[in-house]
Parts: sequence; C-alpha cells; structure tokens
Amino acid sequence: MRTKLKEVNGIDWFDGAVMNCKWTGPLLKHVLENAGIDLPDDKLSCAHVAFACFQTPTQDDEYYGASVPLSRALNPESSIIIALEQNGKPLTPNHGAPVRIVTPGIAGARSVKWLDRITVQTCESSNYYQQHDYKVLPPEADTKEKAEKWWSKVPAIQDMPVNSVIGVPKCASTVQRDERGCVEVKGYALPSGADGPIVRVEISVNSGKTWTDAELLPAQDENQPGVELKWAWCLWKAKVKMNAGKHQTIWSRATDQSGNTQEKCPDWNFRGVAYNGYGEATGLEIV
Ligand SMILES: Nc1nc2c(c(=O)[nH]1)N[C@H]1C(S)=C(S)[C@@H](COP(=O)(O)O)O[C@H]1N2
Ligand SMILES: [Mo]
Repeated sequence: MRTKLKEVNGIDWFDGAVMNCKWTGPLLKHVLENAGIDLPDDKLSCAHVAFACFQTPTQDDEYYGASVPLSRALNPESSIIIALEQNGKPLTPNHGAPVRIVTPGIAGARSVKWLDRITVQTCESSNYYQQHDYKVLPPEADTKEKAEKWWSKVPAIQDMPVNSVIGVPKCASTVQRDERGCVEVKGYALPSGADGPIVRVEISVNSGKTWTDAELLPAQDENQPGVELKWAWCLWKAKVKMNAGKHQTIWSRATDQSGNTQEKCPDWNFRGVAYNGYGEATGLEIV
C-alpha cells in the first residue's frame, strides 16, 4: 500500500504475510466447554474470548492481547486451537512456545503467542493491538491525529480478505518463453476468512483486458487423499502466451467459494493493512 498508493504509518508487507503449516493442539471450543462458560444467555452472542501474554511489555501496551467472538470460538468449523505443535514438533520459542492460539482465516494478530490467560468476557480485548491497530481506517483518516477519532468506530480486523500472490516469475526478472511462446506463472491464493476454498485463479498479461484460468493445486489432507484443506493456501499454476519485450506485468486474481474476489487495488488506509489488490509480477523482460 505504501509503495503503490501513498505513505502509510506501518511496515512494508510486500506481497503479504501468511503462515501455512500444520498446527496441532486442542480445540479452544473443547477447553472452554470443559472449563464451563459462565455468562448469562443474553450476553453470549456479543461475548469475546480474549487471549493475553504477559511475558514482556510490547511497544504500545503493557502486554500483548487480542480477542475473537465467542460464537466463532464455539463453532466447531472454526478450528481455533490452542497450539502445542507446529509441523509435528513442539512450538519453537519464536512461534510461541510453549502454547499459543491459532486462529485460521483470521488475522495473525489474534494468534497470541506465549499464551498466559484466556478470558471469556462481554467485550472485546481492550489491548492496544485490538483497539488502536489492525483496523482498516477510512482514507480520510490520514494522520495520527485524524486517525484518533476513528479507532473506536472501526471494527478490529478478524477475517483476512481473499488474496493471491505470484511467486514465479519474480519481479524484475528475465523470463524465457517455451517453444509455444508461453511463460509459466505460479503462486498461491487464500480465501477470505472462512469462505474457502479458493475456486478460481485467473491470470492477465494485458492489464486485465483478458484473463486465463490457472490450474488449482489445492492442499490436501495427508490422511484423507482428495479432501481439500479448508484453511491452507491453494497453490496454482498457469501457462500464458506473452510477447517478447521489456517492462511487462502479470496479474493474478483469486475468487473463493463464496464469490469474494480481488479488486485491482483496495482503498488506502493509514496502517497499510489488509491490502489485497491483484497479485503482480512487474518489470519483466520476456525473451
Ligand atoms: N504474545 C504475542 N503474540 C503475538 C504477537 C506479539 O507481538 N506478542 N504478534 C502477533 C502477530 S501481529 C502475528 S502476525 C503473529 C505472528 O506469528 P508468527 O511469529 O508465528 O509468525 O503472532 C501474533 N501473536
Ligand atoms: Mo502481524
């Protein structure tokens, strides 16, 4: 968002940030149900489950915290887990050892690492990172001062938007066409929140005039061949005809099962978060 639109108060995400691996641990739902949820019925629908880590102060608060709606945590489909293992091994310190939350489809900011406390409560987490960050502010909130009045009015990001990334060819590379004048394009795509799987990825080499369908290679459950993994990324590949020449661009556009699809470019926002414009490989020299 910073490089394409204008300066943001945030970091360079490049193509985006994603974790795609195998997480193992009890479902949060089962732990909450075993503990017993002590809330009046009329509070259940708006309640949140808050996660906190008190190991160290953070840049902007005394601890790190986040929350997700209780209804989501109690939905068996949501797969929110208290992770103990990553790719079959105990969590490493960097990734939250000994115990962290993993919230599939939801922004990584809610996957609290080095977990100390889980609270079922009638309001969202009051932590800085839930209230004053990770929100898509409207474009008019373009300074710290103007942003201030928006933080309490804009919802915290939960579900991430549909997205796709071109991994091959790399930006600014020289690409050799095959004997039929085609270039191989490969990448990954992610659905919006729980709206997976990805059902279509299209490629354009002419600024969106025409699109070619990519072949989808969805991640499969190793124990149940043929069963697509709902939360994993979908790898894809395509062969597209291109003319020789410099300064060429390839775009990718993903659509998920619920019909969410990428726009060329979303509106600018102050923190530069949730960018999900078309995947792009730019500055290509095709030979
Ligand atoms: N305790 C704690 N948990 C945290 C954070 C943090 O700063 N402190 N950062 C969050 C954010 S913003 C992200 S994107 C993920 C990153 O998880 P990873 O390091 O395993 O990729 O952790 C989340 N959990
Ligand atoms: Mo993050």
